[in-house]
Amino acid sequence: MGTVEPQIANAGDAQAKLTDGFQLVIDALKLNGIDTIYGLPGIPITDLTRRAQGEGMRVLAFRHEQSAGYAASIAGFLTRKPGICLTVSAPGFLNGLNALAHATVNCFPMILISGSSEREIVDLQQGDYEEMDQLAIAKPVAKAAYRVLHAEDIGVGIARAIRAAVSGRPGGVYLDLPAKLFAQSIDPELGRKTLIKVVDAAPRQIPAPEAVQRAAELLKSAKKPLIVLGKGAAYAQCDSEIRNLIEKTGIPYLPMSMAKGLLPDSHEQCASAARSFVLPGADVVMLIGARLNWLLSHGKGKTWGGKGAKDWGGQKFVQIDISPQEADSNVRIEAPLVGDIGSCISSLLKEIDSGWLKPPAAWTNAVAEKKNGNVAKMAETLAKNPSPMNFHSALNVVRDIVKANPEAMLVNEGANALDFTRSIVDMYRPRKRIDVGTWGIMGVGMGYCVAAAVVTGQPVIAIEGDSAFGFSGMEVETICRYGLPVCIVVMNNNGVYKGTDKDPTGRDPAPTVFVKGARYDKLMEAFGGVGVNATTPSELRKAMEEAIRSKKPTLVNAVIDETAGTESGRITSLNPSAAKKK
Ligand SMILES: Cc1ncc(C[n+]2csc(CCOP(=O)(O)OP(=O)(O)O)c2C)c(N)n1
Ligand SMILES: [Mg+2]
Repeated sequence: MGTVEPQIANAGDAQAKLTDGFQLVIDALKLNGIDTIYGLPGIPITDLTRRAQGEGMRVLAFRHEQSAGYAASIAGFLTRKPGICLTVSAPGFLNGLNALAHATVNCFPMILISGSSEREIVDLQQGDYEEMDQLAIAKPVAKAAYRVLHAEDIGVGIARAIRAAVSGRPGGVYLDLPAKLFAQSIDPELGRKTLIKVVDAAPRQIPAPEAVQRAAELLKSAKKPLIVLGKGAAYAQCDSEIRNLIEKTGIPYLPMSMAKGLLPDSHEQCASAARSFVLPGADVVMLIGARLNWLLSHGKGKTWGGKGAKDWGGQKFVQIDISPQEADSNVRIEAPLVGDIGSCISSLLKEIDSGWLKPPAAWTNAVAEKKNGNVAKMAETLAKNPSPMNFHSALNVVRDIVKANPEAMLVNEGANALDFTRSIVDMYRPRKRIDVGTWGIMGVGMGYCVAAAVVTGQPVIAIEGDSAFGFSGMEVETICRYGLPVCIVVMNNNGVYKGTDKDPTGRDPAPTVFVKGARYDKLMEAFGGVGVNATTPSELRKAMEEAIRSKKPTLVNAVIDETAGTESGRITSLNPSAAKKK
């Protein structure tokens, strides 16, 4: 007996010296400056969440993986570091997959890390706990997808995932970590040597001099130039270069939704209020980090002054984009400028430094005239105080609050609640407006609120349609649990678009209609936050001011006239049945 005990003690010592898969994942993330995980625990990643927290990482646990995923995706957009979403296998993975696809489509760097079941059983389809071939399912919606089977490959797996997420055009990356990997033990010194600190994860990409020259010449030839800023321009974080270019050239510019605030919307060259004048009117358009997708009517058709729905309007395009494949995706691009936006704009600034003439006054005056007319019309509408409150009178309040708190983050989703907020609420700083993005997706709201608060430390204002809010509403508990300074305003018009539809048979509520007079504010009170029911602009103003001052999680149920919205907001034309009705 006496000889056995020391042996056990020695075995224990050796065991204590080993490291494992859990630890290597944490070490690899930390080594690369990743300090936050958005996730939801369960088999096999519960201990990963505990140990990551124990090692000083911020681990934010959500009520649904979709919200954790959206949080990770927008954290990636705001920080240029991959946002990490951590989920369990099959169902948790699938719940996170929507956000992975969203990240890829929106070009946000994100890594979805999911635990998975035993490979041997999954591959023979023998019915394991939460069996699913997750890697195969993730591939079509991810920019890249990897699986790590051995502890000594964790360093490479995480390095590859980081590079794929942030380099070139950013996107969503999937990393599959089977349960068995976490428990694998290896010598800590060996383990440490396998880790990789990624050097220059998103290298600058310098544009070719002849491409810069070509773009500058086309711009110089323009009589009616226009610049369109996309969310790629906001992501690039070269705000002063963009401002220099716009102010030096004197070209009117149009910010896409998440590019609002790159320059203040109150800037004299901002042409947002004259969108339907500048798009068909321009002769040369420079796209900066903006794609000619549906949000810009594919660069053709009536929006651009084309005769028919698919006809070219005659504009010539300069397109600054990091992806060489983007040009010509919809219409001819005369001057593609491929590179990172910062490098492209610096090069362009040098090229146009000498001999640049401001655009003809006939054009800039016409734009200003159109814009001032529309702004005056909007001011009249905003000054009204109808009862019940409508989108305009409520958003007039939000507009003032955002103006008084320009550092606050603005989260926005819905249909009318989205479109009216985008056009009424001016933004004053870069990357403050985060919304439904390329897909016009509902459900990003509360995940975005959590990430925005955590990443920026600033107050967050969320303007939510009542339908939109419902997709992630349970995360108000998450917001209360972490005590985040989030003020949610639910624009409650009793339904999707409007609250007035009827079931023609009289049996059920119409598919677009919710419980009338619902009190979303009570949901916030259930978790210790502040709930306010606001039926007038002054009640709304008071509640929002108090929320910003107190930094307490707050939900204002803003009662909006249920007849005030329009079908699908601004995009009714995309709605087949609505189009037929006309
Ligand atoms: C994931 C997802 N499901 C469904 C839709 C279709 N959709 C577009 S807007 C919207 C909700 C609009 O209602 P609400 O948020 O209340 O905004 P309102 O127009 O009433 O202000 C829905 C369901 C979507 N965009 N995304
Ligand atoms: Mg609604």
